[in-house]
Amino acid sequence: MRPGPLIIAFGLLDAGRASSANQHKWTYPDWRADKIFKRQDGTGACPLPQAMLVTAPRKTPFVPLSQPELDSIIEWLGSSSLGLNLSDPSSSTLAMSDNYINHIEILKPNKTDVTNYLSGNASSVPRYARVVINEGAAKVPGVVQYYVGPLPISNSTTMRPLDYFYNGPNGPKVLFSGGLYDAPRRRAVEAIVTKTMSSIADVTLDLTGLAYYGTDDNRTNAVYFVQNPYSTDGTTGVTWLPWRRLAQNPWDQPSDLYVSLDITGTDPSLYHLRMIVYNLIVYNSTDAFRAAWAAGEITKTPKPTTNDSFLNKNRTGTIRDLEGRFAPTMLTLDGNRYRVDVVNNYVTYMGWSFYMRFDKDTGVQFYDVRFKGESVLYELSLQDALVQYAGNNPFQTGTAYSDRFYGIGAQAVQPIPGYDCPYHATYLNATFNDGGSLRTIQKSLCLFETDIGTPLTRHDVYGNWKQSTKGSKLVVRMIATLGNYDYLWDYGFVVDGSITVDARASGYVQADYYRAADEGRWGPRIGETISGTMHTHVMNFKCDFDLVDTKNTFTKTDLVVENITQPWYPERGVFESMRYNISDLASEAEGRQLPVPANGQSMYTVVNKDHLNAWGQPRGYRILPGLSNVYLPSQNSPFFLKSGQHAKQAFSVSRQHDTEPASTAALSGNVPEAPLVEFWRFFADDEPLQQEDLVVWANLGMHHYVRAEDLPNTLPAEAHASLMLAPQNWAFRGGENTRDLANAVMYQWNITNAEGVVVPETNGVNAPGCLGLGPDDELLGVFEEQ
Ligand SMILES: *[C@@H]1O[C@H](CO)[C@@H](O)[C@H](O)[C@H]1NC(C)=O
Ligand SMILES: *[C@@H]1O[C@H](CO)[C@@H](O)[C@H](O)[C@H]1NC(C)=O
Ligand SMILES: *[C@@H]1O[C@H](CO)[C@@H](O)[C@H](O)[C@H]1NC(C)=O
Ligand SMILES: *[C@@H]1O[C@H](CO)[C@@H](O)[C@H](O)[C@H]1NC(C)=O
Ligand SMILES: *[C@@H]1O[C@H](CO)[C@@H](O)[C@H](O)[C@H]1NC(C)=O
Ligand SMILES: *[C@@H]1O[C@H](CO)[C@@H](O)[C@H](O)[C@H]1NC(C)=O
Ligand SMILES: *[C@@H]1O[C@H](CO)[C@@H](O)[C@H](O)[C@H]1NC(C)=O
Ligand SMILES: *[C@@H]1O[C@H](CO)[C@@H](O)[C@H](O)[C@H]1NC(C)=O
Ligand SMILES: *[C@@H]1O[C@H](CO)[C@@H](O)[C@H](O)[C@H]1NC(C)=O
Ligand SMILES: *[C@@H]1O[C@H](CO)[C@@H](O)[C@H](O)[C@H]1NC(C)=O
Ligand SMILES: *[C@@H]1O[C@H](CO)[C@@H](O)[C@H](O)[C@H]1NC(C)=O
Ligand SMILES: *[C@@H]1O[C@H](CO)[C@@H](O)[C@H](O)[C@H]1NC(C)=O
Ligand SMILES: [Cu+2]
Repeated sequence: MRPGPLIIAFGLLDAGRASSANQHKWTYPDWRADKIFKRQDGTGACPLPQAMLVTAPRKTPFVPLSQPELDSIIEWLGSSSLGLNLSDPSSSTLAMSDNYINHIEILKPNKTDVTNYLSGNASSVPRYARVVINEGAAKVPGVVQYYVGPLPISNSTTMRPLDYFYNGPNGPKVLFSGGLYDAPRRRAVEAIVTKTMSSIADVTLDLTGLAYYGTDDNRTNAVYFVQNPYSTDGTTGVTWLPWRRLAQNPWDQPSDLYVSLDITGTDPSLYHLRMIVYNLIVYNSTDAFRAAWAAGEITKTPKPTTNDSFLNKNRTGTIRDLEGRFAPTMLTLDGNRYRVDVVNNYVTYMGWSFYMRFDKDTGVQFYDVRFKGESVLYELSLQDALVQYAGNNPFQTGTAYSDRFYGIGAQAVQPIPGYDCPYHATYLNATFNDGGSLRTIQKSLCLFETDIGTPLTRHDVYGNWKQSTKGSKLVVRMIATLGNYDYLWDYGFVVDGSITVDARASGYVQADYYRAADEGRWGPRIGETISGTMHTHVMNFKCDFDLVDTKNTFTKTDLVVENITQPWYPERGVFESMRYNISDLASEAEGRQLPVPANGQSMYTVVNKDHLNAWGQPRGYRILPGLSNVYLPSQNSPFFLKSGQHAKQAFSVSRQHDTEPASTAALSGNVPEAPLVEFWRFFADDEPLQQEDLVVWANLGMHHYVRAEDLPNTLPAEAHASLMLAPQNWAFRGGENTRDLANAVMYQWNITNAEGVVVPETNGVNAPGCLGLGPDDELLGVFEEQ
C-alpha cells in the first residue's frame, strides 16, 4: 500500500534547522538515539510516480466527432438536395447575408441512452451532430441549430431543428442581430468604426490622447471592445465601444470616451453611429461632437495615464528573508494512487470512479460518478460563468458576459507544472469539436492527489489510545483564460466520499476610467486614471444526482427555535429550544429558487428513500454551501433578463429531462430577452420531485469588490467560491467512510515494544526511505508525550 501525498518544506531539512532541533525539549533520548537527525539528501532519490493504468468498464460514450466524421457531415450538409445554400465559412469574402456553417460538434447524448449503454443494456450510444448554421440569407436571418444523424451518414440520416434542447421563444434559433460576432460581422463593425473614428481623430486625440484610423494604420494608438450583450431579443443590435489605450492589457487602460453603434441586421451599409459619450455627455453625431469641441464647450478630463508599469507582473523589490528558498510543495513519493484510462478519460481513485467529457462551451464534465461502486452522480458539470458589471458610464453598466459564449473549454490553457499544478501531476489532453475541426488542447487538464492539509479524523483518549487518518483527495483542475481573466476550477474527490468544487479567479480586472465625482460608488480608485469596477461573477453547476439509482428526493432539515416546556424543567417555565423540522420539496415550484439558509439553519440533502441504511435512514448526500455561494444581485436587470435565470438564486432543483440538458446555451449570451434556454420554464410544469430523477443546479461566484490588490492580477485565494457534496447517512452500515483507510495511525496503550513504549500501528504504510525525516517526525514516543 502507498502512503498519501505529503506537503514538504524542502528548506526544513537544512543544517541550521538540524542544530536547533537538537535544542528541542528532548524527553526520550535513549530509544531515539539512533534517529538523531542527520541531513538526508534522499528526496532526489524518490522515484518519479509512474502512470497507473486502468481500463474503463465500458468505452467512453463521449467521443467527439472525428475529422473524417466532420468532413462527411460537411459534405452531406453541402449536398444540393438539402437546399441549404451554404457558403464556404473560410472565404475571405464571407458576408453576414450568407448561409454558412459556424460550428459542428458531437451532440451531447441523452442520459437515457448513456445510462442504457453504461449498464450494458445497449451496445452503443447513438451518434448525432449538433450543427450551428448562420442563416444570413434566410427571410428572417438568424443562427439556427440542428441535429444531424444518426451517424455515420447513411440514407437514414436526417437533419432536424434542435428544438428539444431549447425552450426559448424562437426554439433553436437566435435572430441574427443577437447572433454571432464572427469575421463577417467584425469586418462590418470595423468598417463603421474606422470611418467614424478617423473623422474625429483630431478631436479624440486632443481630449484623450487616443486616435483610431483602423487596425493597420500606424497612427492608431487606441483599441475598442464590443460590449456584450449587443442585442435584446435578436431583432436589433446595439453596442457600446469603450476606448482604451493600445498598449499592454487594454482592459486596464480606459479612457473617458465611449461610442455606440447600431449593428442591426445583415447589411453592413446600414450599420451606423448612435452616440458618442465623453465626460458623461451624450453627443448624437460626429458633427455634434466636433461642434461642441470647436466651440470649447467640452470640459476635458485627464487623459489615460501612459505610464502603465502598474500592469507589469515582473518581480520587483527586495527579496524577503528566506524567500530565496524553494517554497513548500506537494509531492507523491510512493507512486500514484489513482489510475487513468487516457483513451476513455476514465479515472479510479480510492473507491471513486468517473468518466470525463470535454465540452467546447464549458470544459471538463464528470459522468457516472461512483463511490465504492455505487452511483452518486450521473453528471457534474459547469454550465456557464457569468459576469455582470455596473458603473457610471455606458460600457460597464451594460456589460453582462456569458463566458460560455466565448467557449470556456475552448479557452482552456496548459497549466504551468509545479506552479499551477503540483509536480508530477498527470496531464490530460482536451479534445473537442471546434468550428469544423477536431481540436486538441495539449495537457489542458491536470490530475493530482493532494493532502487536504488536515487529518480526516483524529482522536486522543488519554492514556488509552490515539489515532489520526490522513486526508487526501484527487483533484481535477482546469484553468481557462477568457481574455483578461483566468478561472481555475478544481473538482475534488475526497477519500471520505465527499466531492468538492472550487472556483477561483485571477488575471486582469476590467477597470473603469477614474472619476472623482463618482465618490467610489462603483469601486475605489486603484491607479492614476483608473478605478476598480464592481461586478458579480456567477458560475452555475449542474449536479445530476443518482444516489444508488435515479429515484431521489430533496429534503430540507430546518433548524427551528420554539418556545417549549419540558416536565423536568418546571423551574424554567416556557423557554426557547431547538428541533428539526424536516420536509421534502414536493414539486418544482418549491425547487425553483432556494436560498443559502441564513445562519446555516437548514440542511439540504438529496436522499433515496427506497434505499435505507441499517438504521432505517434514507441514504443521501448533503449539499453544503461553502464560500461565496452568490447569485446575481439584480433579478430584473435587462442585460440578463431571461438569459440569466439560472444565476438568480443559490440553488434550484428540477426533474431531470433529456429535453433540459443544460441551464443555458452559448448563443443566449446576447439575447437576454429571447434566450435559447429560459431556465425558469423548467419549473413551470411544477412536476413532483419526490423519488424522481433530480438535478440540483448550484451557483458559486463572487461579488468582486475590486481593490488595489487586484493589480496587476486578482488574488485567487480571496476570489474563491466553493461547494461540497458530502455523504449523509450514506454507508449502509452507517458510520463514516474512512475506517478502511490504511494511511492511518493507531496507538494503543498495551501494544508496546520491549522498553514499554507504545508502538504505533501504521498498517504497513510508512514514509518511504527517500523522505528525509527529522526527530520531530518520529512516531514512536508520541503516545507517551502527553
Ligand atoms: C443563396 O445565398 C446567397 C447569399 O450567400 C443569396 O444571394 C442567394 O439568393 C441564395 N440563394 C437562394 C436560392 O436562396
Ligand atoms: C434496457 O433497454 C430496454 C430497451 O431500450 C429498456 O426498455 C429497458 O428499460 C432497459 N433496461 C435497463 C435496466 O436499463
Ligand atoms: C442510398 O440509397 C441508394 C439507393 O437506394 C444507394 O444507391 C446508396 O448507395 C445509398 N447510400 C448510402 C450512403 O447508403
Ligand atoms: C507610418 O506609415 C507611413 C506610410 O505608410 C510612413 O510614411 C510613416 O513613416 C509611418 N510612421 C511611423 C511612425 O512608423
Ligand atoms: C440625442 O437624441 C436623443 C434621441 O435619440 C434625444 O432625446 C436627445 O435630445 C438628443 N440629444 C442631443 C444633444 O441632440
Ligand atoms: C511609472 O510609474 C512607476 C510606479 O508608479 C514609477 O516608479 C515610474 O518612475 C514611472 N515611470 C515614469 C517614466 O514616469
Ligand atoms: C516586465 O517589465 C518590463 C519593463 O521593465 C515591461 O516592458 C514588460 O512589459 C514587463 N512584463 C510583464 C509581463 O509585466
Ligand atoms: C496528448 O497528446 C500528445 C500529442 O498528441 C500525446 O503525445 C500524448 O500522449 C497525449 N497525452 C495523453 C495523456 O493522451
Ligand atoms: C418565546 O417567547 C418569548 C416570550 O413570549 C418571546 O419573546 C420569544 O420571541 C418567543 N420565541 C419564539 C421562538 O417564538
Ligand atoms: C416545518 O416545515 C413545513 C414545511 O416547510 C412548514 O410548513 C412548517 O411551517 C414548518 N414548521 C415550523 C415550526 O417551522
Ligand atoms: C433525446 O431525447 C429527446 C426527448 O426524449 C428526444 O426528443 C430526442 O430525439 C433524443 N435525442 C436523440 C439523439 O435520440
Ligand atoms: C489491549 O487492551 C484492550 C482493551 O483496552 C484489549 O481489548 C486488547 O485485547 C488488548 N490487547 C493486547 C495485545 O493486550
Ligand atoms: Cu472579478
